[in-house]
Amino acid sequence: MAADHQVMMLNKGTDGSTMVFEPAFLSIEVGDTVTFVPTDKSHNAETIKGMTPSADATFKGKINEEFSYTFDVAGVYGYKCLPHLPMGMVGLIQVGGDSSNLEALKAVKVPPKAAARFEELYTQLQ
Ligand SMILES: [Cu+2]
Repeated sequence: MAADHQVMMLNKGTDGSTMVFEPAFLSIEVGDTVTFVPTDKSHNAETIKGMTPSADATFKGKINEEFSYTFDVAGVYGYKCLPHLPMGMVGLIQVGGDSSNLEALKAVKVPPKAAARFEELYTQLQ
């Protein structure tokens, strides 16, 4: 049974940090869907180039729109809110317990606040 997970796009997270996806880390199964919910305005969710298991496995939601994506390829996905990437608005999704493309993610340059959040998110990989 494929599951449907929800990620909220928030100006302020429950821990008080600003411009966040919540939860920022998800571990899901192949075939599961994630729905990004525009709880607050001015956010989107889109994969970061080089931070997906394959060049085809990408997604891009529109600003202020609820957006769903079904993950058919195992591996780790790094994604961002385009307007708030410099403020560290990023998230990480692990699919099928696979982290074989992690080194590729770590090689991608992102702004310092985003890099710091990714470092924290990488510690949650299973
Ligand atoms: Cu945002």
